Amino acid sequence: MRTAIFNPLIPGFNPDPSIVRVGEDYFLITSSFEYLPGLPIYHSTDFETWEQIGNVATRADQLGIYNVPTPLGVFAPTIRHHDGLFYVIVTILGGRGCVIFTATDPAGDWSDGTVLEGLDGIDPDLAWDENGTAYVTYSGTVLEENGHKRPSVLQVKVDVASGTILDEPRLLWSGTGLKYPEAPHLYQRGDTWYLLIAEGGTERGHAVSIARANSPEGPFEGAPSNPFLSARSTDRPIQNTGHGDLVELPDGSTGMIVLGMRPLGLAKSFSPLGRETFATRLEWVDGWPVAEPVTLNPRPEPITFKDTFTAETLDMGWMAVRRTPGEVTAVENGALVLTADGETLDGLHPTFLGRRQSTLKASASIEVDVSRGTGGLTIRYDENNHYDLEATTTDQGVHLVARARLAGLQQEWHAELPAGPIIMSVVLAPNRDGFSLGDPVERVTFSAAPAGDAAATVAEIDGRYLSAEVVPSFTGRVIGPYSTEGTVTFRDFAYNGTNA
Ligand code: 6LW
Repeated sequence: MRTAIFNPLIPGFNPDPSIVRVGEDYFLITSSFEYLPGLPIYHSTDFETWEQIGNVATRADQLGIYNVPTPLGVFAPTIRHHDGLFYVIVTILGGRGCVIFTATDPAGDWSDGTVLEGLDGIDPDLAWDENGTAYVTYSGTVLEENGHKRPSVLQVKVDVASGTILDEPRLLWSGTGLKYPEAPHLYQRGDTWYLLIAEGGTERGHAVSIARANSPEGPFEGAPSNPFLSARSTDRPIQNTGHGDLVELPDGSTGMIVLGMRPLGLAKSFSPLGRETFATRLEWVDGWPVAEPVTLNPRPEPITFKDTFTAETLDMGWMAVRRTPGEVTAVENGALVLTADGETLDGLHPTFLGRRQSTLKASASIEVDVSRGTGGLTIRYDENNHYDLEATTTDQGVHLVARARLAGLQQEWHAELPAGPIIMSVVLAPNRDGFSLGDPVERVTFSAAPAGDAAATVAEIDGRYLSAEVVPSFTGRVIGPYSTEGTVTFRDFAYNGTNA
């Protein structure tokens, strides 16, 4: 039976995907930048239904991202399997550099990681030849005679166990001349070695190109059809497609996963969820891949998540910023307790716990008790760009402020409620009926009410500003509770949404 391809494959903030198939099992990993736990691992046995089974980086020491500026941190990983062991190789920019993690079970625990000292580049790939020689192929620069640094795909041999680089970087390929040749992956098919790369930059010009050689070290010859996949200069619903990784689908055909975006608005200009993971199918013609365009085919069922904070450990989909969830939260008798430690959402270390917004249509709600502090519910893109609903206790009751914080600009809406626990909610609704470019592309509606009462709107904000095209960050939206002062207690988080 032909494998169905649902797109988005892994919705929400899930860029730079890499995939490995071991027997019937697929394991897929995406990049995570400043968030911990980092490097989520998704699993499927049919390529159609996917579930997060763990995270590579569950301990802060594995990454060293406490001080990384935005948008650095955990960049594009590669996941592979060799001799019974799973490998993830990744560069942690501003952190530990290029690191190799290993695990026998991809759900974890993963190792502390071995640093590849001296590797100067991003997007590392790991491949082995028949003799067991390991190659790290990555995106770096070569110095031209005129002093110009040319971005290129380079390669070194490594000793994986010790992290030692065994030879001088060699230039493999610079692509077809589009900007930023990056995201290389090296594969052997029969006697031929293929080098898959991204080109054109991760924005609208993004593309996938391929070259082949008789040896993993080259010389590589590019395909005449390059770039063989791109949505550039089209009005397809999925844009920015690039950063591919190949895998054999259950039906035996070749699949390719890529990152892409789903822009909203009349001119398809704003992507609230950032870069998500999509998939498509390839055919091989004369030894070169021919790709089907990436088509929108969302899973029909809703995505829901509820947390009553009664489990012993937090759900693996919760994330904190530059610290682990355990460092910023406590769970006590069905309540999530966030105690502020001096920073707001505008700082690098907010007291915040969030989950990916994984559907374009979504609602999220949580019960908030601010009798001992100030806090609320936020949609975070990064420290300079977030929409919040915040509550604080005053002599009269509870004061609410909705805030759109965007690159130093700020707008606020205020409301008052009687004292006592309140339910905060946010509804995210793409506006598919816009008639002009100025119409809101997405309505973000914050509401609040005392527990048990009907919700009243505090603010309605256009979601366009909290999107990948506006925010200079590589992440996506992350939604959840936060505290900026004292201790705030939260109960009953719920998320409901659909991509259909
Ligand atoms: C990543 C690079 C890219 O390392 O963006 O889209 C960078 N591609 O390959 C950050 O995700």
